[in-house]
Amino acid sequence: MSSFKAALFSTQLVVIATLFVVVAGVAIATPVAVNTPPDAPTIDPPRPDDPTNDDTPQFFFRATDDHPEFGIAFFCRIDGGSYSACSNGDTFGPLLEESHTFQVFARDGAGSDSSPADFTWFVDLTNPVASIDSGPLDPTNSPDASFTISGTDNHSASEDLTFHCQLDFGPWQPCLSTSPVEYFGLDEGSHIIAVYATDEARNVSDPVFYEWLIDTTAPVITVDDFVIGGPDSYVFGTWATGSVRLQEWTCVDPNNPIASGVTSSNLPGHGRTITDDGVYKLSQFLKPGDPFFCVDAAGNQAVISDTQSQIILVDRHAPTCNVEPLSQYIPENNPADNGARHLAKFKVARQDGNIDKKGITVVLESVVGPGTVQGMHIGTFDKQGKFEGVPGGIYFVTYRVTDEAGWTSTCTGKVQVARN
Ligand SMILES: [Ca+2]
Ligand SMILES: [Ca+2]
Ligand SMILES: [Ca+2]
Ligand SMILES: [Ca+2]
Repeated sequence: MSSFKAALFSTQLVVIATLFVVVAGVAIATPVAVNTPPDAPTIDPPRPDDPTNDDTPQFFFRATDDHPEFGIAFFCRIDGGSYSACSNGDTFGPLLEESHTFQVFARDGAGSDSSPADFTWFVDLTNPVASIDSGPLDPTNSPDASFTISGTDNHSASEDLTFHCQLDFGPWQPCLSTSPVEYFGLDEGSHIIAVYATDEARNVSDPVFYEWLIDTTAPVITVDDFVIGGPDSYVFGTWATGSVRLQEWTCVDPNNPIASGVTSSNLPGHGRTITDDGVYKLSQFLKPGDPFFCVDAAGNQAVISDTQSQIILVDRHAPTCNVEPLSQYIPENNPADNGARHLAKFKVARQDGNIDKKGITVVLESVVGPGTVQGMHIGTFDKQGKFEGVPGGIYFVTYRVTDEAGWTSTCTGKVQVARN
């Protein structure tokens, strides 16, 4: 104790003794020295979290003394530096990112110092780093997704980090589990999750993202090597060799054509020799045990079923026809009908092997005879002709039939016009 403090201390004791005399009414010859140092201060909450990301912490403290009426002063220091006067509720810092120790002691009015109280904590100003270490395949045909996530930090152990997750830009929520993070029953389409980590000092990481595509729709097979002959059939128009080789079909993924990609076909070995015209289903060109030839990037396989409207019409023969006159003997001057019936009627039968004859068109190509026939229109399908006023004789009526593949042929029927 300095000489100055010692003198002050003596004076204070005299005052105390004098007070005692007045109260007791008894003369005391010798002042009694009654003073003890303050107790070590109590550092009250809220103390800094350990660790904290607050680099300017505030401290609250108090101390008790046997003579608080003479005042209690406090002295504080950080990390073993010089003590300086401080007050309850003072703020210290800014502090560097490291471990710190705060110390405070109390001094009573007589100059007696308490032992110091101290508090040690860590100031962590560095954000953790989050990572998504694994996720679903992209694309995938699974509606469920599982992710493993992790994080690192300068101070907090990995297992002490907490994580928040966000699915498809929805609300941020605590990840239901640290790892794996799982979602079930998601809709088809693009998805994205974001994850951030929080360290024990409440520093948060930048979010990390994982995007993937759920594609549960099978691709569709289209055959490029065939000319479309109808809404549900293909006509092979350039038939040359008598064999079909399905090597130019493509696999198109309608729902996600770009994102998921397409594994196109062009696999050899799926050819098949066809000797007969007819309608074939695409599935007939597959052989048992063949590797499937049309699968999208998510693993969905195109399904060729017999109910699918993917059929191939193979037609390498011209249709045939024959004209069957229903009435060919036309009396020119028949009193019975008063000259009114001068019609020749025809039926044009047509065949195209085992190809459906409904696709065959029929047109009148020519009428050849000793005179010009009225009412027969070249280029249209006239089933009947008006032979009024024509010279008698043999007339040849020729029809042309054309199938959907473009093959064509003609047939001719004979009409005899007689005169009485
Ligand atoms: Ca004291
Ligand atoms: Ca940190
Ligand atoms: Ca698909
Ligand atoms: Ca044909």
